[in-house]
Amino acid sequence: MAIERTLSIIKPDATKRNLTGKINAKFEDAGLRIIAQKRIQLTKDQAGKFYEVHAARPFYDELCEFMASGPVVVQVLEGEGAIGKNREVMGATNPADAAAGTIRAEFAESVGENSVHGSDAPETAAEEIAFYFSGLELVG
Ligand code: DAT
Ligand code: MG
Repeated sequence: MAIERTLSIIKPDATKRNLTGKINAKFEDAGLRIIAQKRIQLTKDQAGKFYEVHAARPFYDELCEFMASGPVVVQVLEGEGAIGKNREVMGATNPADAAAGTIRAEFAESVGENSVHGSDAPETAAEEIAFYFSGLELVG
């Protein structure tokens, strides 16, 4: 399996509850390296652009509102098979379906306020990393 990079976001429900360190420990314990990280506040328009792929879904407005409701920590994770590995560490979208020990099983509040985002494929990972970071900010 090749070394990959993936875009991760610690969402407002988690930053609000001071969970950044606990979530980062899950990534590092799984062998993922945090090679870039910053805490930012998105506007609803910026959140809407990031989640444009979901624009037709019924929860889109609620999702954009939520992502702009407080600070987020955007980060790039690097490691062997990082895209799939991060999805495993995150757990299923709905915390009720997430495996024990995953971030969403332990920390998520609901299917909407589910603590973390992770890219789902190499193409989206590259696009999503470029949305938040310049090449100069990625120190592997
Ligand atoms: P994931 O974040 O696991 O990749 P997704 O890409 O299908 O899941 O959806 C993006 C986000 O949209 C998800 O993290 C939370 C929100 N969302 C998804 N399904 C939802 C639903 N049924 N109700 C409310 N929010 C939802
Ligand atoms: Mg997704």
